[in-house]
Amino acid sequence: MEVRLYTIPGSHPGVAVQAMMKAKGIPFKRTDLFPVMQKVVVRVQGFPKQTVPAMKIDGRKIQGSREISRELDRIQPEPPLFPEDPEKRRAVEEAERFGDEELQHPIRQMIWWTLRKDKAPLRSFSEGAKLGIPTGLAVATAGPVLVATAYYNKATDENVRRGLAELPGLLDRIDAWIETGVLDGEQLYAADYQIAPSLRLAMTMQDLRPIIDARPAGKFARRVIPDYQGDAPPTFPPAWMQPLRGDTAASPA
Ligand SMILES: N[C@@H](CCC(=O)N[C@@H](CS)C(=O)NCC(=O)O)C(=O)O
Repeated sequence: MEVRLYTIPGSHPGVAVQAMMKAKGIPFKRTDLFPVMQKVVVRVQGFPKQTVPAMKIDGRKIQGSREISRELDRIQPEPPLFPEDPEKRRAVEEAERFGDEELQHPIRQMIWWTLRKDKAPLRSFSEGAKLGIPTGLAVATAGPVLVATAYYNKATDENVRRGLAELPGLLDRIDAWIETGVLDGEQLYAADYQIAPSLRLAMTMQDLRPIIDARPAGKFARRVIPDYQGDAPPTFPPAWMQPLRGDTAASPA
């Protein structure tokens, strides 16, 4: 069986599917793509959408982290990514959906907003990537790519500030799933692999790392994804951080 993953270095859903394949012992090859360029490359490769992760399994195309988790279970059932018990499966599927639809994107907007402000940390996200050009050159010429990526992800001040204000609520939901055993159980499932990489990406931002590390979500994320490349110094204005520090009465900057 030949498996090839198309991803962007540091992509959180890309890290999710790599962790799932590692858990199942599925060998795969990886094509690392530049942000923006990935839109073109995956379409040229014949995928229906322009997002990564995208995967070819013996030439068959599967795109999207949730589609991929189901396909991986089909081709290699052990260890399973979903519980057998229907009720437990529903709970894992709901947490996985939350990770994909509600958690991934605000974190994506935060990191692109951060890198758009200062591209220097981009190098730490790209170490070891096979982009076809030296990492230093990729980082030095990344300015327009970062502008475009922040633009198409709508990583605006308004959206990022809102995302930061809403993050405590998202973390509460994750902590509650950990408490009830939907996440962070003895056996890791698709929802664990979906949610932990988003937390780990958030934890590359020094502004957010101590806040997440102080919660069950942080311990869980480090268990599921022990290593996640990237380190971004504090960038968010203090007023944007106030909701995360429990000060909801903050006045707008
Ligand atoms: N939520 C989907 C989509 C992932 C996604 O949006 N990936 C980003 C990179 S992390 C992307 O390819 N964006 C390009 C675009 O939206 O056109 C998944 O988990 O597969």
